[in-house]
Amino acid sequence: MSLTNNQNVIKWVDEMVALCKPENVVWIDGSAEQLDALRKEAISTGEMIELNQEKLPGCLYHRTNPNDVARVEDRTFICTRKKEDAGPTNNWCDPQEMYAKLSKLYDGVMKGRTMYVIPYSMGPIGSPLAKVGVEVTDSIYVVLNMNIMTRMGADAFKNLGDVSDDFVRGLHSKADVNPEERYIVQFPEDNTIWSINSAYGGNVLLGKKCFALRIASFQGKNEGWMAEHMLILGVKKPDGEIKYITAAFPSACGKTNLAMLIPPEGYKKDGYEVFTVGDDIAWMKPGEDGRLYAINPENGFFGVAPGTNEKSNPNALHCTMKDTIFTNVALNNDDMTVWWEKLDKNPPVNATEWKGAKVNGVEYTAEGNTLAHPNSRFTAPATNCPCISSEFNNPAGVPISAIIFGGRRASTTPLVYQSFDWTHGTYMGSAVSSETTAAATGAVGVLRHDPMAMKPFIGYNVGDYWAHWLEMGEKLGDKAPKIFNVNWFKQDENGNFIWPGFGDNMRVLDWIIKRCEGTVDAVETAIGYLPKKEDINVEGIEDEVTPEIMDKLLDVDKELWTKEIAEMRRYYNDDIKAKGGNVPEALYAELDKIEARLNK
Ligand code: GTP
Ligand code: SPV
Ligand code: MN
Repeated sequence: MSLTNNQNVIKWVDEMVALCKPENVVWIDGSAEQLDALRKEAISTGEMIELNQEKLPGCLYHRTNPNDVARVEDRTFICTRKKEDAGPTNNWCDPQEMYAKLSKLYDGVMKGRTMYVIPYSMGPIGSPLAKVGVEVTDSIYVVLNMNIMTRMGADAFKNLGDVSDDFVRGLHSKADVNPEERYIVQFPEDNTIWSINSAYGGNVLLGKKCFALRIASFQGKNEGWMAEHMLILGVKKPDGEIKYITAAFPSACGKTNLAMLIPPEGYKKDGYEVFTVGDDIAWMKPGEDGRLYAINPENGFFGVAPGTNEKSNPNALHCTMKDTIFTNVALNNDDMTVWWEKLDKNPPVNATEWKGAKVNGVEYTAEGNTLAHPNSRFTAPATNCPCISSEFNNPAGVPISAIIFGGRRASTTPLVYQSFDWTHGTYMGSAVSSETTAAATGAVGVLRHDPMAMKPFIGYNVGDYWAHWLEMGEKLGDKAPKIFNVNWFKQDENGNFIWPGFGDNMRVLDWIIKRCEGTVDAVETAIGYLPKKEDINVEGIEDEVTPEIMDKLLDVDKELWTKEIAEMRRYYNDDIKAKGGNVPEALYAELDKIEARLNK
């Protein structure tokens, strides 16, 4: 029985049923009984493995096919009627052609299977910034993950009402997880997503990257708001005021970690505290007071497991202690708990590695293998987070004071610098480059352009996306957030990170907040405002961050930056403009200005 009288929903689900021909159709109301039955079913078929319910209550374990462990950018498409509307950063195909091609793959794909119809809200139900989606899928893993990552169930339909057509239609089938026929396809003009032959994270939890970034960025351009690959955090200062900051880093470059930061002792003593609003996606819109407000459209964290430990991110670790789904980490068969690289120094001896082989973890890892896949993940409810913001469910969102861009750069980019203004900040965002990570298939560690950390997620022409950023800046005027760039990943000659990172990133947030308040000076350089060396507080880390290291962290090397600017001009010209992206004149002008300042 359907959970809604909305004929647009019913008609679309009927069409999907006619196409996929499932044995049964189950509407997900989100009730505890229904979810419990699904968990039991998944455990009985082996799709999910129950973990130690004393140590990890409510936690489940899942392994995906080894060919299906990350986003697949080469198989991800934006299908707009006109090719130029998808632009040079996306794969494109004509929508009719793509619908026809994929319809053949979906035809009868759910024979003998159950189709689950998942209503969900991205954003707090009732928020003017929230949007409704419906995902149909043949995967219980997807249902259980969507339950954590979104506000899932009958209430989402209440919010949609009986007549609205404003919902995103998501069709997912794991099919037979064939990588040759894997497609992740967005049809932004139809509010539609079709995903097939994957059962992994960002490819199949359609509310996340497919909707909340690719489709939503397109909606945001048309409706006057922004969908960004950004964490949202609040910093409570000693005077009690909370300043909200968003930060865009590419996948697996530190958003979850920064969002859950625990300040160093000295800061804690002074009364600083950090609260998490979101760790991956921000939807932002000007509020009635003219400032930019952000909500986190998600309801949980799909976080990178490796590297998460009691020291690097105790808050994230705490999130995973109950009601969490672990994907592609290692199993400790002695007590049915989980393990991943850098969790601690004791890999389980009686282990199952992420592909499913029983191994002696100590011997296995000695050969350079990993027990957990580098992109193994936990799916944890936001309510588990010890530092979740009291504003997490605020339908109005939180007012943003600063926007930060960043990436993995071994050299060139200093620890932190500030843009001269919004337009220069937009240039800085367009110039984000970062070394690739295991979050997407393909080579790891290759420097690539990743504008605004949105390269894989902009659902339309990147040139129009930059123009939208500039328009938003005009609309916000002097109430616009200040824009900064950070780099936690600068290396020495031996490839070691020279900044301690993690909790110590508070020291950089401190400078950023003081810049927003106008209480600290800066050095004006060719690339932007840099901190005076003495203004980054190194109390307690003087041994690690010596004055010489600080010099390196804040260095603006003329030669490297001359190269950087030349590369940006090549990128704008050859990769964007020559391939159908309209680089706004204002961004070229910023490039000219930086070049002139460098040559002065
Ligand atoms: P997605 O979920 O893929 O969008 O990733 P993310 O941006 O949330 O990245 P996350 O916080 O999960 O960090 C990814 C990896 O970067 C982990 O292995 C972290 O340990 C590492 N990392 C995070 N912050 C820092 C830092 O400040 N310094 C260093 N050196 N590594 C960091
Ligand atoms: C990312 O890759 O940026 C993620 C994980 O946050 S996924 O949901 O797979 O996209
Ligand atoms: Mn992400």
